Amino acid sequence: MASIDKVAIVFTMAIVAIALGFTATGGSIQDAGPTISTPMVSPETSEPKSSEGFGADLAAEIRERAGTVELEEEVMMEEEEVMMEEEEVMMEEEEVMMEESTEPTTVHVEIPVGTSVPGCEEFNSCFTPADISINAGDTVHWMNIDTVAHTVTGGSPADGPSGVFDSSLLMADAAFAFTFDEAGSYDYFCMVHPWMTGSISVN
Ligand SMILES: [Cu+2]
Repeated sequence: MASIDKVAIVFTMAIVAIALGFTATGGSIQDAGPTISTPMVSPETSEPKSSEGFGADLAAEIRERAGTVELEEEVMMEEEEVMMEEEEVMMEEEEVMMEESTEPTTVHVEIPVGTSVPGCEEFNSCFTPADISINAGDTVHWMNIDTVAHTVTGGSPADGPSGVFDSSLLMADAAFAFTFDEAGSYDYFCMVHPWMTGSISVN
């Protein structure tokens, strides 16, 4: 009896378990079935397409982007080449300008403080700079920063004024400019203080 009971209990339990299992699975299939099947069916029919499409779109987009990146790189390379060429042209133009038509420049010379007293000639600093070299067409601009009047006179103390250029009396803080169009060597001096001499070499 005891063994039959046990078998009966086990049997019942098995049936119950199966029944429970069936209801559980069946329930789940029946409950979740429609809800799952609806999203599963439509995604299964549309999702693979869309996922394939999405994948394909993505791949195409990646290829496209890679293509555009390559194109952009090519364009950038070409632009760089053009810029390099433009720079070369500019360099050549600059060289031509340097060689052919050096733009006229102005060279500044100062008449320093204290030059009305001898001594500056020992350092060749009565005009600073005293000896300059310029190109034809350049201008020399003298500024009297001394508190005393001076002159910038072409020529030399020994030979006197050359007549090429003469500032006449340059008062304190006054300036004088002269453009040298012809090549040559031009000595000059101050008529008030004959120790003050300078020279300009025009190329
Ligand atoms: Cu002087």
